[in-house]
Amino acid sequence: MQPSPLMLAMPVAAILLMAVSCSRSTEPTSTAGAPQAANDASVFDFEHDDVGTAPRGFTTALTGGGGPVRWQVQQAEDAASGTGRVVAQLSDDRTNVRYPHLVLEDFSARDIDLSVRFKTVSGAVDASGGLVFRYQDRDNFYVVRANALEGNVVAYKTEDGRRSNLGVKGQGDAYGVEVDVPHQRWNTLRVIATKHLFEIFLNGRKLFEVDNDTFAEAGKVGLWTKADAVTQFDDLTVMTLDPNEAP
Ligand SMILES: [Ca+2]
Repeated sequence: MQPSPLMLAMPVAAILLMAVSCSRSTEPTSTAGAPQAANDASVFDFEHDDVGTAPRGFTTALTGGGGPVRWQVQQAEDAASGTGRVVAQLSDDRTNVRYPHLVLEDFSARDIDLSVRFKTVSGAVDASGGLVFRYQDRDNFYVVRANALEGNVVAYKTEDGRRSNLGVKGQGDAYGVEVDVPHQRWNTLRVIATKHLFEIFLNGRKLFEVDNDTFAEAGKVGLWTKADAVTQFDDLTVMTLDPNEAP
């Protein structure tokens, strides 16, 4: 009896699975300044960036007032992954209308699947971590953020420098979703933006959707904090969902 193509394929599949398992247990293979490629995603783990400086390939910026932002790579004792380097926003300026952000250069997309691990370290006015997308400039972008003090995840637009709540699809101008955001613990925030629809997740659970068309063009992506929030971030994962140009 001839073996079926399926039977022949199974050992190959098993070998491939073993190879994948082994490769995951090895040290990170990314080279300095280059993101790891995983499927079509780019993962920024900051393992090869210099401690005490802003990570290569990113630009720091500020919406609102207060002193300068301080985004720096740190050696963390309990980093989410890798050998322990993370990027943190370290300024604890308590100015309330103050939104430091860190923007990925040389990237532009309209539709994205964007996620990051974050840990709120300290902050009396605010203790949050956020993801920026369709970023046009420091005064015009979308942001989704999780706040450990308030215990909620909220989506906003910043338009002409003014931040406003985007509400929740099906619930009008609801102020995001109330959810436990464990302080001083690693959490994962994710947003999938497709045209005017945004899906928002915390720690693997979908929380809500947003329907908004203010910024319909491609833009940059990045990280975000507010006021005196000192927050660490790791494993920023960026995947464009933009369709290829039609021939
Ligand atoms: Ca890392």
